[in-house]
Amino acid sequence: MTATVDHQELARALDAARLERREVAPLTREVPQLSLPDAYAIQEAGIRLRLSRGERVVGLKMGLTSEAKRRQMNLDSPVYGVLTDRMQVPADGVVRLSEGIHPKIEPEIAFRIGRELKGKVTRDEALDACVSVFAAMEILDSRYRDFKYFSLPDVVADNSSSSLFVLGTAEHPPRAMDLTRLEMKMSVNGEVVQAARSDAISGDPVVSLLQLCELLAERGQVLPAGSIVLAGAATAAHMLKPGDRVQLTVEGLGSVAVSAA
Ligand code: OOG
Repeated sequence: MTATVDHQELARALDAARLERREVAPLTREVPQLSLPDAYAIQEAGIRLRLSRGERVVGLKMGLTSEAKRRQMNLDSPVYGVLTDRMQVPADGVVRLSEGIHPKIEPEIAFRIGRELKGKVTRDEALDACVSVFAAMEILDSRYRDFKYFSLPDVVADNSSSSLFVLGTAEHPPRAMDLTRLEMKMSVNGEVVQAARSDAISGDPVVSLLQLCELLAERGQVLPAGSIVLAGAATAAHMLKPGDRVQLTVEGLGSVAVSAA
C-alpha cells in the first residue's frame, strides 16, 4: 500500500459525492500512484462510513467478469464491491433516478451462500456452499464524471460502481440446471436491449464465485455464510431513463423487474 495515500480522506470524498449526487474526478487524476491495495482500503473505509450510519453488509458483487463489460469500460480484470441492505430494491420496485448520478442497469445471476467459503475453492465446493441461485439486476452508478475512469484502482475505490440491486423472488437449487447455458434477456418497456448466455459471465457464473474467494483471500478475508453474491453482468450496461420498466428473464431462473422514475 502507498504510504502517502490517505484512505480515509479519499473514502470520505467519494462518500460525500455519492450522498450529494455530485460527480468528481477519478482519484488517480490527483493520486496517480494509487495502487489496487490502496483502492480496496478506500473501498473498505467507505463501507465503514455506511455501516456507521446503520447500514448492514448483505453480500458482495463481482464486476468486469464478462468480455462485454471489460470492453465497455476498457479494463481487464475482475473486481469486487460490497452490497449493503440499503442498496436492495424490492422486486418490481422503483429506482428514483434523482437519487443517483447517472445510473445504468445490467443483467446478472446471483447466489445465496449458506456456508463460509475461504481462499482457493473448487467449483464443487462452491456449489455445495450455495443455497440457491436466482436472476438479479444491478443498478450501477459511478461517482466519477460522465461515468468515466481510467484505472482499476479508481473503480475499486468507488465500491466498483455499486449503487442498487434487485433480486428475483424465485430461488432455485444451484445444481438443478447447467448454469453455463442459461439464455438471459433484458428488456426495457417490452423491447430486448441486451441478451447473452450465462457463460458470458466468467465462462461460468460459478467461476465468479471462485474468483471472488481468491480476491478476498488476497486481503485476508472470507466469503461469509449468508452472503448474496452478484456474479457480474453478462452484457454491457444500459443507461436508465425515467419511465423505463426493465425486466430480466433468465432461462430456468424466472424473471425480475424494476421501474425507473
Ligand atoms: C464497473 C462495475 C462493473 C459488472 O458487473 O461488470 C460491474 C463499472 O461498470 O463501472 O459491476
